[in-house]
Amino acid sequence: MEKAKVVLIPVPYDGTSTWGKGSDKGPEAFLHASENMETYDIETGTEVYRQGIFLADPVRQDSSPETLVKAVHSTTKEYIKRNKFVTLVGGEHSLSIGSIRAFNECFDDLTVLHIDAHADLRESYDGSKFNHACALYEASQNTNLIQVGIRSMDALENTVLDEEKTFFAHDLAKDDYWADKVIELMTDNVFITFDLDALDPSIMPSTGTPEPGGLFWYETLEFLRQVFEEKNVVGFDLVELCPNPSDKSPDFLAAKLYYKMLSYKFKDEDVADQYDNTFDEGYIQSGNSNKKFNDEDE
Ligand SMILES: [Mn+2]
Repeated sequence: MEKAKVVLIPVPYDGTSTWGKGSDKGPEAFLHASENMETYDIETGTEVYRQGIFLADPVRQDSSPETLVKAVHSTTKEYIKRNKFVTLVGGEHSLSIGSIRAFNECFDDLTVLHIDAHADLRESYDGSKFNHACALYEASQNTNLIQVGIRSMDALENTVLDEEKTFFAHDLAKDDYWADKVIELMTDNVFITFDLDALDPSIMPSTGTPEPGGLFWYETLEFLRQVFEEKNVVGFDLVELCPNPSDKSPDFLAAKLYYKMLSYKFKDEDVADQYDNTFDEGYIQSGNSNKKFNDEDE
């Protein structure tokens, strides 16, 4: 814990999913797959595990989605304040309400890069504001939210969705320059919330709500690498792995994707260097958190 630059928080939670159940088993399948992965990253020529990855105790809170969100929020914030690069693996997407809230309280002018098949912009669903279908509503109100890969939503979500900052899957398919356009809209501090169902079900069938027409492996990596190179990625979560016992390749994809993201983050950082996660303690204390993101500030 003292030496590790990265903290991985497993959140085995599946309290509000509506269709395919089982994302509470996601973190375990992810960790199991990661044990079988080779740790040298060919693309960056690095072994990012040497930076130290601390596996935190899982956040387990099943009493209500709201309690889960609060527990994720406080755990995430605790590790940010300890100067770690904080990552979370789920579990269903409602956990991101807590992780995003924590990052938004610790980093100024936060961009939330939301990669997902679903807009998740409902203010409440099934009687709760903490449903997975509402995962990004709060972020839409108080961060610079950019959505990528979207191909499933309710008509009502159009009232919340910002068209300028939404990159639908059918648009990505026709535009060679989408990655540059997404990055142009970002502030410097970026938190990534990655719902695995953003990927095409042909490579990632193990999600609760698979949707056709998703992202593929290399275009996803190329995009992520560019984000990590051009922006200060402050943390990320990887959610909605819903493992299938008879097909482990998606679990392996999730583990590899996680490791690729860390490899991009730390590729130019010496193992011996002190890590500075750039969180702003004064920002927390001044009570500036949760303000509406203001474009005029730029
Ligand atoms: Mn989704």
